[in-house]
Amino acid sequence: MLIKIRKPWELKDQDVTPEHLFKQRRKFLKIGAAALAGGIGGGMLSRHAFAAWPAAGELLADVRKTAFDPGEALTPFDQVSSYNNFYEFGTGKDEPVYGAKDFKPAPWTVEIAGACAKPGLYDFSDLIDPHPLEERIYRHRCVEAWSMVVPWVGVSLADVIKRLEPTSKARYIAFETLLDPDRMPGQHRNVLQWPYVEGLRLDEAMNPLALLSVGLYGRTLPPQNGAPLRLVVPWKYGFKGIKSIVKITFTEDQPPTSWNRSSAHEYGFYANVNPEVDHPRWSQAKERRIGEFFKQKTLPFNGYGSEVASLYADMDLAKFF
Ligand SMILES: Nc1nc2c(c(=O)[nH]1)N[C@H]1C(S)=C(S)[C@@H](COP(=O)(O)O)O[C@H]1N2
Ligand SMILES: [Mo]
Repeated sequence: MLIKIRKPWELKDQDVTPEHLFKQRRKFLKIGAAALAGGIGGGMLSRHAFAAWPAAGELLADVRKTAFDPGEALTPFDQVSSYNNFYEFGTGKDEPVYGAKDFKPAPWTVEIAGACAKPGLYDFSDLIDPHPLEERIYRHRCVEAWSMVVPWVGVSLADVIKRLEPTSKARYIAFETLLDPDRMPGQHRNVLQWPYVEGLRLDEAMNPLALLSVGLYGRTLPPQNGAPLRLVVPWKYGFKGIKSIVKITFTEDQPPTSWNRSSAHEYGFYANVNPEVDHPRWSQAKERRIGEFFKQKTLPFNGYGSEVASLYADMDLAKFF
């Protein structure tokens, strides 16, 4: 049993698990053996799939409020769900909302692989089970110098990682988006190498701020925002927040990441929000909050320095950008 040290942003009642609530949220259905034949590795957490996970954009039950909240005006739902980067559905910000309209994120499995004790093929809802769904309001800063404030719903990535029991060899965690050009037509174009991939150092992934998100504004994720499961790392540029995840691998070596592969001098592995390190083609000192007219100053680590700066204590952040 791990002893939980309460962080200042956590609510007092956060350790109280309303077990009956999230049990009742999940109604299970047995997956036919055939559906997963050959796919089941060593340690599926359960052989049940969540039958009643609401469709994309529908209300989620039993979402717990948390004290993760910068206290800034929320970016309206309409903006969060219609101004998107999701190259699998087109490179324009206005394209994913239309391009992903008919994308069905169900059924959805996530393969767990690499240096851990519990590899296997998991229904995505098993992967986040039994952790309570939390609402966390985070600043969301794109590398292109726009930003939003988003009320995400999700589970702590650290909690999920602990249950998968990474071995001592695991130093990084790698994520992959679905590869399916029939369902993600943007993958017919070579604007990026597909599938989209991302990664974190394991200690970054274990930071309490890292979130595996399944929703926003109290509802399941709209497809254009990365349904049914995406990463949110609020102290990093938005491109680290890989969408529609189908595979998670624990690795010994630093994994490749899509934007770094595409243009290494512009996009580093770390991608920490840093107003002092400019992008080669533009300044990162300021950002435009979507919906606002005047630009505002960008904060180091997007304002989360007190929680994460220690992860990079001995590093030259101009070199490891
Ligand atoms: N698979 C995938 N994930 C992705 C992207 C993408 O093109 N494909 N774009 C990234 C970028 S650049 C940003 S800023 C965020 C945008 O997330 P949002 O549309 O929910 O605001 O998603 C990130 N995750
Ligand atoms: Mo971005």
